[in-house]
Amino acid sequence: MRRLRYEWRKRGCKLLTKREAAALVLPKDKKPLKERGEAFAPANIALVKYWGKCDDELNTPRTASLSVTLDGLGAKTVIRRGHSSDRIWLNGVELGADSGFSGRLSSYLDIYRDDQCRFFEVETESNIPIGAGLASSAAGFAALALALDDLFGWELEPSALSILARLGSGSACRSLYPGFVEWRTGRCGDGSDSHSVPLKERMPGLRVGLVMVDEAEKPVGSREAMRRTRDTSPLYEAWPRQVAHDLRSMKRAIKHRDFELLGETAEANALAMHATMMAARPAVLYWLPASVAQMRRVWELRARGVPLFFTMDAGPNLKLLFMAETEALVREAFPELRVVDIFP
Ligand code: 2P0
Repeated sequence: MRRLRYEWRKRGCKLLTKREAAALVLPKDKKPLKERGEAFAPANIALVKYWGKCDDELNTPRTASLSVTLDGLGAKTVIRRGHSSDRIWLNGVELGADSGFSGRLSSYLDIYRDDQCRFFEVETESNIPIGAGLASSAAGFAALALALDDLFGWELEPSALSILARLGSGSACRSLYPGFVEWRTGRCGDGSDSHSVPLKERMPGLRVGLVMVDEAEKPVGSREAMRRTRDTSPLYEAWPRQVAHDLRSMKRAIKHRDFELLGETAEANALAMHATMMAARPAVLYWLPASVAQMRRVWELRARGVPLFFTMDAGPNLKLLFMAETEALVREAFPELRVVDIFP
């Protein structure tokens, strides 16, 4: 790490490109390229959210965030050397070069192009809906960083892989570990210490339930929504303070296995994030009438004594938080629920 800081000082205050930032963690010596690289990475759901960047190029966050990893739900990626252009398949369907997803992937792959490998072929199979606020880009970019590590034979540490994943999509850096994961902001402007770390605590019995309200692509991508919130929302000033407070509560909840505190904090943090983006100009509103109806169902159940909470990301869908003891009750109220056991 000292060497990285030295590199950064040598560069003065120059803003780094993604390629330069990646070079800080990539090995200098090249190994022969393997025939293919392959990896799976899970999705993650933030309990304390990342919303707003310091550096839009490097996806360094304005605040820390804390997530749970969704065991078994995510993306599997196979990557090979390509021939005359990049080719990208998503769930068996080849994407046109003009699709948003392949554009984003190709621009990320620019970081890694060299004489050995000018083009790539990438096949991704995802078992989560794409673009519906279910962290599909997190799993996708984490799987891609791991698959590149396999293809190029880098054998990087998880913290370095977390940095490479972050350069693809901020929240992807949290998908490197199971369980509770914290993404630290870091202090270096080059992002070389902005990566995730696993928390050692566990909360056996913790469940996340996915309530699908709408699977369509979201109208405003989270990248644009974050930028707009940071730059125009008069409420954004309060967001870092709120996150610092919520992170303290969340860590206390995790340490003492206090599920109610975990749920209350996650729900309040998500609502504060959405309130902040609603105040942006123009407003960012991901909620649909059905999202609000589902929130009310959660609140009704809670009023009847069921410890049930929700969180929401950049989309209209809810993620319910509950414990194993109440799973049957929650499934009765939400029959379509897809339930993930966080600590199996
Ligand atoms: C999170 N979200 O902490 C927050 C909460 C959505 C709401 O991170 O621009 O795809 O690639 O860094 O990570 C979604 O945004 O954004 C997200 P980029 P990302 O999970």
